[in-house]
Amino acid sequence: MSFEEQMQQKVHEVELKIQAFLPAEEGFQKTVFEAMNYSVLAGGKRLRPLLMAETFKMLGGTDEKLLIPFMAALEMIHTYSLVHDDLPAMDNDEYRRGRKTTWMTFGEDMGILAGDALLNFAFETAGKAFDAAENEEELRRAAKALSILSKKAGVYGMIGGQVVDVQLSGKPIEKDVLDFIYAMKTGALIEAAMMIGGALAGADAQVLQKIESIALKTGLAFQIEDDILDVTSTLEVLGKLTHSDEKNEKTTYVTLYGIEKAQEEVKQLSHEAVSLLDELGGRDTFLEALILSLIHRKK
Ligand code: GRG
Repeated sequence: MSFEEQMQQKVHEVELKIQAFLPAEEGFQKTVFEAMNYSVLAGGKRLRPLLMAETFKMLGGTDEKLLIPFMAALEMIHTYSLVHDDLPAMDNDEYRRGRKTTWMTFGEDMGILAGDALLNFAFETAGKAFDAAENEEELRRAAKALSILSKKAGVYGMIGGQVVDVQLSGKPIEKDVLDFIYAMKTGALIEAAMMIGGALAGADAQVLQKIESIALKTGLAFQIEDDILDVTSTLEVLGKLTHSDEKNEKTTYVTLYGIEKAQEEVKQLSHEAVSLLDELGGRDTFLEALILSLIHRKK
C-alpha cells in the first residue's frame, strides 16, 4: 500500500474513533451540540491524533483503550482553538475546513460557546481513559497524559502563544518572539500529541523529553508551511481563505525571510526532527514518513 493509501485509511479510522465520542444532538442545548459536531466533523487533516497514535505504536504501545479517548480529546481541543481563532475578535475568518466557519453558521455567541464546550468536553472525554484503566500502571499513564494535555493546551502552551500573537498583530516582531509564538501556539499541541502517545506507551521522562524536541521541530516546520500556504494556496485547496496573515498584519516567516528561505527552514527542521526520531528507533516507520510528508503538504 502506498503512503497516500495508508494515510487515507488511517485518517478514516481516526475519524471513526473521534465520532464515537461526539454528543447526540438533542435536548434544550441542542444548538451547541450541533455547532460542536459541525466544526469537528468538517474534516481536518487529523494530524494530531495521527501523530499521537503513531508515536504510541513506535514506542511499542499496543492496547489502545487509553489512547483512543485522548486522540478524540486532543482533536476537540484543536478544533476549539480553530473555532475561537476564527471569531471576529480574533482572525475574523469566514471559511475553515472547506465550509463556513462555526460563528458564521451559528452566530458569534454560539461560536464562543461551541469552542468553550469543545474544550470542556475534551476533558470529559479524556476522563474516559481513567474509566478504561484496569490497573495502577494504566492509571499512572493516563494521569501523565492528562497533565501533558492540560499544560500544553493552556497558558504555558497554546493559549500562551495565542496571547502574544494577538497582542503583536500589526506590530513588527523579532525572530525570537516569532519562534516563541510558533512554539507555543502551534508547537504545543503537536508536542501534546506525541508526548501523550509516548506517555501512554510507558515512555520514561528521558524519552518524553526527546519526543518533546522532535515534536517542537515538527510543529515549527508545520507552522512555517502554514505561513507559506497562506500566500501560495487557494480557498479550494486549503479550505480556508488565503492571505489571512496579510489581512491581520501578521509577521510570519514569509514576511521576514520570503517563501524560498521559509521553505528551506521547513525542510531543515523536518529533517532534524526525523534524525532525532531515528535515535528513538523511528527509522522507516509510518511516523517518520508522516513527518516528512508535511514538508510538501498541499493543505
Ligand atoms: C482562548 C479565546 C481563545 C482562543 C484560543 C488558542 C487559540 C484560540 C488558537 C490557537 C492558535 C491557532 C489557531 C494556531 C494555528 C495552528 C494551526 C496551523 C492550525 C491549523 O491546523 P491544521 O492545518 O488544521 O492541522 P486542520 O483543519 O487540518 O485540522
